[in-house]
Amino acid sequence: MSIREVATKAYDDQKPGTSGLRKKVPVFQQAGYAENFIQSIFDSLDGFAGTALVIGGDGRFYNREVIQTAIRMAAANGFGTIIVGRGGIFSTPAASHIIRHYGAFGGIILSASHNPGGPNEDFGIKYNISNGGPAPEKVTDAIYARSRTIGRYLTLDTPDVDLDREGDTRVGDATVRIIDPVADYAALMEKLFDFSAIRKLIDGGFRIAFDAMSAVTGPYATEILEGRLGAARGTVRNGIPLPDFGGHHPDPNLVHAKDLYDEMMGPDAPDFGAASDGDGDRNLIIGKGIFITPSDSLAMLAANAHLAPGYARGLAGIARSMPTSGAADRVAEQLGLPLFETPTGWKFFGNLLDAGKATICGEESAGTGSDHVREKDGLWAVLLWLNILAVRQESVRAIAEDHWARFGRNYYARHDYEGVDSSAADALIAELRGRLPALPGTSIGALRIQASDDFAYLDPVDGSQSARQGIRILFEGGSRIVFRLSGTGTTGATIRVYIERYEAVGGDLARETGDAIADLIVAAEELSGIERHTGRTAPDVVT
Ligand code: VG1
Ligand code: CO
Repeated sequence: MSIREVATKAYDDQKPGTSGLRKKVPVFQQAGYAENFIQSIFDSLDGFAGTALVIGGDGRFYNREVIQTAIRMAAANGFGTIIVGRGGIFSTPAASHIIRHYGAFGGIILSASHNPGGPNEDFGIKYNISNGGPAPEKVTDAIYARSRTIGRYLTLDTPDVDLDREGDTRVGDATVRIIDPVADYAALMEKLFDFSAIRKLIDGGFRIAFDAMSAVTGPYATEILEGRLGAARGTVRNGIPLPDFGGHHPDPNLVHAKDLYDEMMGPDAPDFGAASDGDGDRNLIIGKGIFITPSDSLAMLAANAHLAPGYARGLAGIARSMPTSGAADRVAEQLGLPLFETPTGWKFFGNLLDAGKATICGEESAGTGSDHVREKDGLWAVLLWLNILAVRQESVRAIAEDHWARFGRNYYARHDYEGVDSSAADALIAELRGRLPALPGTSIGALRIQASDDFAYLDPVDGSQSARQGIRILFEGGSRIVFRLSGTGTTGATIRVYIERYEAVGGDLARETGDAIADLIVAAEELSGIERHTGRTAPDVVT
């Protein structure tokens, strides 16, 4: 089979963001666009001849086309085995596990995660390294640099592979292996959690509602929750992955999973509600009548993880992204564990997990995970919650209230201003950055600013540095406002404002969040002038 070298012209906009390259589908459909990025990945890697590459995606529009392209290019570039999920499907955490489980060199994950899908919506390509985690910045920087100068890509003239039939086929000199996307992942979950205890809980009448949001988690949740744990049929809603996610935004938050939220707040609510995002790495946790913020969920999972067999030996440490609330810090403090604060994006947890410094990690954006893979994992969080509920035999609300009574409560919300003019957003951040040195010691109303900075991270494992990761305004007493721009959007800019107030044990732990942080919301506007810069008077999404 002769390898075809195709001349191509470089694009200058292929800089990976927080989690890979994300663009509108028509951008990816330009001549050579996906090919250039995939070839830039291969050109940035060394020593992969004859090794295995994992390829899969979240099933969104354009997934199958790019998988066929990636298979031909991987074979032409010299990979020996190409492992693909049946139907082109792998959830992001499952892809991470498959890379690790089969000792692959790396993986290409096709997803734009929580972003909408369809012919005019979003698509994405991400490269994961051999530990199963997202490529670190030095790799993504190299890919971007290569994409700006690339002049050719390698491919083969071979027919499409039948993605729906499990088994091996030859493409050029490579073996393409189509595997069940769920089985290995489900087996891993059975090792970590006490499935028989969870099954007993469910047999006893415990009711679950899981919204897969017509995205990739459907087959995983159906097999595990309904198949292996005996939950009633229909427990998993929207369980068939659709190319356009049924026209919805597959982001498991109170805005986009509103039906589930309303049901959980209703009179005949199930005991436990959960949802996952487009590619299966995020989770939403709602108890009967109570929403658990992702930051709280991280803290509660960390405090109770020892109740699940996979974590019975305790945790080595906890890691959270900087904008995530300090709730996990309180747990680390009381349990005598190290706490790591990283920039936004799962790629920063990889080194800590590999070095055995952290066992559980989390982000305020509904991402939680552990050292079982190198991605956040939506279903894992759901199963850990279920395992804890099965052991403690208490409601989600009781567990949450007990947690706050023990550790205090971090009232927390994130306000997103989406589709903002990029130059206005840049100006807002630049202005805030300029004011940073003068802020400490000044007050806004009754709030006194103790410190302010632009978060910079020094990786304790490899010494790499990442600057400008978000503006932090820290108030006396532990309250905090963080401003940063999203690195996953595809239209204009998204300004994220993260607002947090800590209430210590003995304080009022039962307030409404909006009420508890009202003065900080006013302060955020005063500090940043969102309205002045963008014309916006209210956020588009509050989570
Ligand atoms: C967002 C979240 C971040 C998460 C990232 C990828 O990034 O804030 O915590 O890691 O999405 O999640 P940003 O740069 O838009 O704030 V996923 O589930 O979209 O891969
Ligand atoms: Co995701």
